Amino acid sequence: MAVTRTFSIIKPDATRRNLTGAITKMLEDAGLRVVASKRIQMTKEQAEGFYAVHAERPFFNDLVSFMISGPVVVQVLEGEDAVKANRDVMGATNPADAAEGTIRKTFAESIEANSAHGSDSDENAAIEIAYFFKPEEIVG
Ligand code: YYY
Ligand code: MG
Repeated sequence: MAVTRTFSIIKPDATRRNLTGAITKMLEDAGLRVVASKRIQMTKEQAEGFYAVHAERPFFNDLVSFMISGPVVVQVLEGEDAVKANRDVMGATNPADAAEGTIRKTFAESIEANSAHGSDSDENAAIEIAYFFKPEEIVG
């Protein structure tokens, strides 16, 4: 294993409930380090581009509307096998299926309003990081 990076979003349902710190603490406690972070209001075009892989799925329009319904916090996380470490602490997509102690089990409101995003591969992590951050915004 090696130290790698992944991309995380603290979603609008979580920022609305002032959970940025609580979720970041869970990420840090899972061995991840925040090496870049910013709070943004995503545009519709940004959200559509970010989730383009899901464009044909029935939930796509609702997902985009949800992701622009309030501010999000986008982060770059660094640690041992960061993609897996992040997805393990995030938990299953549907909070009903998420393990105890995970971010989604603890905080998610529904499968849509599920509090956190995490990249699913090193390749997608690199693409997603570059979608939101300039290299000089990341300080390891
Ligand atoms: O990677 P992850 O976020 O766990 O799930 P994806 O299958 O990539 O779906 C992205 C996003 O879409 C999910 O976090 C919530 C939403 N979504 C939904 O609203 N309804 C579904 N049936 C599946 C996914
Ligand atoms: Mg995904």
